[in-house]
Amino acid sequence: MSKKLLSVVLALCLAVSCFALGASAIGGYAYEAEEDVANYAQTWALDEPVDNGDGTYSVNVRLTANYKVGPIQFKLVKNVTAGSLSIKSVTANKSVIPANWLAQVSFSNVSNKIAIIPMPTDEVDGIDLTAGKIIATIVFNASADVAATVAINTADAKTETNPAGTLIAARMSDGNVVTGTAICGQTINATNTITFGSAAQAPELVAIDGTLGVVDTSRTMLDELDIDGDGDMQEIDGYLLGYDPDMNMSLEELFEIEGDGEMEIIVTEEALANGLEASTGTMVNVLDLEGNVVATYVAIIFGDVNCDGIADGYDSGYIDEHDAWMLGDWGRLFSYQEFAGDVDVSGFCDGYDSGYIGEHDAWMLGDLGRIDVAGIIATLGF
Ligand SMILES: [Ca+2]
Ligand SMILES: [Ca+2]
Repeated sequence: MSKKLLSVVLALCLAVSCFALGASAIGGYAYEAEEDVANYAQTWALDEPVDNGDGTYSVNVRLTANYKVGPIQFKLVKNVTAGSLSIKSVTANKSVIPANWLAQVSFSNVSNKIAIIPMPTDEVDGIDLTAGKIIATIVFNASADVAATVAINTADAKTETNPAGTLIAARMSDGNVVTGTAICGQTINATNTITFGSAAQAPELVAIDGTLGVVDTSRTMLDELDIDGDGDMQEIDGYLLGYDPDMNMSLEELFEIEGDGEMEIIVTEEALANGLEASTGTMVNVLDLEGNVVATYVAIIFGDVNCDGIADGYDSGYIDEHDAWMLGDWGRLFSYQEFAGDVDVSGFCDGYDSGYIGEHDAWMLGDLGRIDVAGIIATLGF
């Protein structure tokens, strides 16, 4: 390191540390008298980020003060929820901060602190910010998937009771940054929060292209069922069609979440007992990033009316009892089971369906020998 460079670095370190300690190298240093705080106000604001198209964003920092300003320091509150965001550079606005300030600008990506410290050799004026001006521009490096908010921390002003405070727009007692006293502790007005990247996208359940999956939103009620116990029939956002036990292992082969969230699949006990991951009556919830349920669907497996994931003689038996009003407490199947059992798409679940499911169980139904899931979906008009 050259002697000249070393002396500059030492001078800067000295100036910043002295300022931090309150024994300023640019004159005196004091706190606003409590009764005067309201008379001297400063307002901070950040402009919306401008995408520079090269992986960086520029953000202007605005400051309004009804007094002449000396040393400036502020801390950013960064909340990064996706990707990365870091300060690349900070440039003092030369049209506002005069050249004879010899301003030293420093920043830290650890503390997120930014300081603009005058280092004049002769007497110079504080900055007139009564009309409000852009004092600096921050350039951020951002990843393509960034999602973040940034604000100036106005809750941590440097005052007599908070001498370690990070927010300073010092008032110069005589307007001169060399001969005056830098006074901190003025009233600070609320700042704004700016957003980088897109906000979280509401999650949505969709069928995966190229599969038989169908999200049928024409059926939104499970008649006779009060699953959540609120006294009303269970409302749902639709049925999920297309699962074929001969073809699929799980509902995730047919459906996915678009947006920011995830699927919660609640498999029936009957299906779990068979080691299966889906059955008629399997509930599929869509969760947002906070885990809130934003939509609920129920899976339909054609031919499986007793919700164990298989279409076999048990289902035929259920349908026969249903047809004879002899099934369970109601004498009937629930609406979604009846829909799953109507394999000939006649609009009724009856002895014909029972017979078809029996043939399916014996590999003797139609051309395929099996329930034709694609054919049913086509007949339903999807
Ligand atoms: Ca079954
Ligand atoms: Ca039928």
